[in-house]
Amino acid sequence: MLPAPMRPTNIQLPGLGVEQDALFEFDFHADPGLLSAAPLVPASAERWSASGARRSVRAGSFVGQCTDDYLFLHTSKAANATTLRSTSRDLYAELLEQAQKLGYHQLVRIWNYVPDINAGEGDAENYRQFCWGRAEGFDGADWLLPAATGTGSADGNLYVSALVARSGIEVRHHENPRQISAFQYPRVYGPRAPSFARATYMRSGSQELYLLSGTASIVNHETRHADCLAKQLEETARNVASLAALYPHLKPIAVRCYLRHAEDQEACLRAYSTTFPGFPKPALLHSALCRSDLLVELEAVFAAPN
Ligand code: 3EB
Repeated sequence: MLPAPMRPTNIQLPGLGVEQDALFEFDFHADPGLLSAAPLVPASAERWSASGARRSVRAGSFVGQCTDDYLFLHTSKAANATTLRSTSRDLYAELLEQAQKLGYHQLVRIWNYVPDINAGEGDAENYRQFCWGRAEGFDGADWLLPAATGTGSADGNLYVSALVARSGIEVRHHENPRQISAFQYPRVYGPRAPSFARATYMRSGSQELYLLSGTASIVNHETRHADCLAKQLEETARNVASLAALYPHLKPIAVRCYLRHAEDQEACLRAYSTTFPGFPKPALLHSALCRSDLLVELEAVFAAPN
């Protein structure tokens, strides 16, 4: 007998309307266009919903949906070692220009999936080229950096998905006291530092949502426990706890766990159950990570318990 299909996890974006409609959905098993990472265990989809009527939008290289409060844009583009910097720069410049033009001025969450993310030596590494181009895309524009994820893509494409809010939504970005801000990482990590905040909080009336960036075993700016999955997960849990402490009344409702080595999945789930008590079962995704010494990275959504 087939297992019963899992109900998607509903992530409700703060907004004043009552009617909720799906704005976008990450279906880990059927949606390779949004998420270039292979699911390791059956995981329920994330259904991000917002109040108000939803319209489709096409904006330059991006497609997506919007409501009065939110704009979700998505694109993917083939890129390699020689084109990644300029492709990232152009896509980011375009994203910001299009969002601006459509009247959405607050970035709240970005997902980046970078092809062959650890290929290339030193500053030529694909992730560093991506960070360089992304930073150039932000240059001269007046945006606050939001929570983000930056991990490997499973094919030759760079995937960028962005959620942007209208100015009526209250948006606050946060840094982690245990970590140096990614946008201030020292030069050893590349010519331009990664452009993201550690977490983004959103509120409208009494509705709140708190989005944690991809979080890994990094303290200050250094990777800890380079070769130990369990210890990396524990360090990650301390980083998550330190961000969660800013909004102690909010609880985790959705978790994605990006795992470098598929063969670590059982060990990872076992370690997770003790390291993240009270957290929901994670969507476990097989994906390379932005530093070659990282084995695991985790992102989480927190909301008020209902
Ligand atoms: C880190 O803390 C781990 O480049 O967009 C996490 C989240 C990481 C987002 C990004 C990278 C990004 O540096 C890597």
